[in-house]
Amino acid sequence: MQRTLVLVKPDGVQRGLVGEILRRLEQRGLKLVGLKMMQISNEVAARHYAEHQGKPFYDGLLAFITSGPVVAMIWEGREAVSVVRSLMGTTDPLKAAPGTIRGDLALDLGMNLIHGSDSPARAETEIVLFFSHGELHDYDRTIDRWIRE
Ligand code: DAT
Ligand code: MG
Repeated sequence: MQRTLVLVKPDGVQRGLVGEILRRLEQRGLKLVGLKMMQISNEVAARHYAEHQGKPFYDGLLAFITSGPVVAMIWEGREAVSVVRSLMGTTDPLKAAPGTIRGDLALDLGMNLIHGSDSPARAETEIVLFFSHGELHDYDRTIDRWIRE
């Protein structure tokens, strides 16, 4: 079963949208296997956004993601990575489709509420960066037989 990292970014925490975002992922049928509130350090932020180093928005991005607490979650399910990406909407909320988290709840590229891993390989790296083994939960959900054939 695939797993993916989701962050409710500092803007989502400040705007009181943690529950709304969690609800959307949970109601889709994805399974929550890790959850915590944390302040991202500069070191973790730099590793997490290493692919953007050198871009004009990099310094602002690091300042933003470390500016306040985030809620980090690990979600599990079939094709969890792409399912979460589609629920999020495109990076720029102005272009994100209505019905998506960014398309419904955000307006600004820098304040786009949510991070989700963009590939299964990246998900594995990001999960290890944010969660220790003991923080991930293996459990059965009885409702899964009504979600998966
Ligand atoms: P995503 O968060 O959809 O995976 P990304 O990995 O390309 O998008 O970029 C990471 C974050 O950086 C993104 O959520 C918002 C910010 N960002 C991306 N492109 C930007 C740009 N051109 N100007 C300002 N911020 C940008
Ligand atoms: Mg990305």
